[in-house]
Amino acid sequence: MTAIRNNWTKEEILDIYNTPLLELVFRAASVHRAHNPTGEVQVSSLLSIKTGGCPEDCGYCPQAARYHTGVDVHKLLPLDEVMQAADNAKSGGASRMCLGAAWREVRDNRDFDRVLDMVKGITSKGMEVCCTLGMLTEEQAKKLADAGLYAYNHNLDSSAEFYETIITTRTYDDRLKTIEHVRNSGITVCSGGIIGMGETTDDRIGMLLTLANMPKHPDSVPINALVPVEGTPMEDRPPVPVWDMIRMIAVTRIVMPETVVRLSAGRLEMSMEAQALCFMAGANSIFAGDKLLTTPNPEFNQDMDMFRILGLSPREAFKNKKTQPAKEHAMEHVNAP
Ligand code: SAM
Ligand code: DTB
Ligand code: SF4
Repeated sequence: MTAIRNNWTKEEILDIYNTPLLELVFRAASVHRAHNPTGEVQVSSLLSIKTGGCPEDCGYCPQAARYHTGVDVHKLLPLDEVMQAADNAKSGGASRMCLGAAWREVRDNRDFDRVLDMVKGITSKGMEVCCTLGMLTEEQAKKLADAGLYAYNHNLDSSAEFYETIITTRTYDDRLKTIEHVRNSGITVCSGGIIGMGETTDDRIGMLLTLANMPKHPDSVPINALVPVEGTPMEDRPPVPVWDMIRMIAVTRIVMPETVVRLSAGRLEMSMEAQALCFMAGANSIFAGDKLLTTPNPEFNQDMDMFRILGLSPREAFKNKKTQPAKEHAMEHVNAP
């Protein structure tokens, strides 16, 4: 078994990245098998609880108010609608529900209270809940932890250098600070990025270096292929070669052996064979369901067919935690049915 390291150098990661592809996949598969149960894939369901109208200028994002992308803008969903979506996701086999909001940051208001109720309610159904709500203070992270939140997603997206060329309304340091607040509150960290935005190999390595050298590796690392959306500054970006996705996943697996590596956005453009190579290279999570936040994703049944063909099975909830949060405790605080 390879050691878990937090002292990687840029040169080491670059060397791994430049390994001939099949050699790289073999190495990543070996690390994966030594550290994780094989054939097990964590299935997350994604729900946009507040869509569009975001004040930020993230160059890839269809939800930024300043780009005209035609997304169906809506305010925070009611609690019962979110509970219904969680029931549907659970009966489809998802062990994690990820709630996304097009917010720059969380504000201490009624909307946040409603999100806390969503977290309590879904946790009490025996599902892991992940939120991605933008920047958080340490106090807000603690409130989410008290509500039972399992994970918080906050992506670094790319290297610090490339980040400032795609987003000007916040800094890389802001991102790192929120991640630290999440880690300090005891919520597991989910942080990864996007490839295909025009970044260099060095930028990809820079992002992996930052993630792999954190005091503790993120519990999960989503690797997204850019979904180019009309109206965003990245609408004309050429598709990411699948080989780059496979390579990126393999390197992520090798430098963070026990992290859950999520093959995230971009699967609609990938064949089953390409996805199989990603699983071989250590990907052990996907977003399932026919919609990501605003863009399409493969049909649920199509993914279940893929699982059957490849001999994969969905991972049960709370497998990495000793105990599941007490249902009664989580339910005590839910104010709605
Ligand atoms: N507003 C919050 C934030 O930015 O942290 C949460 C929602 S935001 C949509 C979550 C993540 O989705 C982003 O950090 C980015 O990595 C990813 N994302 C957004 N648009 C994307 C696109 N077109 N293709 C791939 N990933 C995308
Ligand atoms: C992540 O890394 N990818 C998901 C999730 N975290 C929130 C989001 C992908 C969004 C793709 C574009 C869209 O559907 O709007
Ligand atoms: Fe807003 Fe998040 Fe999209 Fe950036 S990525 S525009 S912060 S929703």
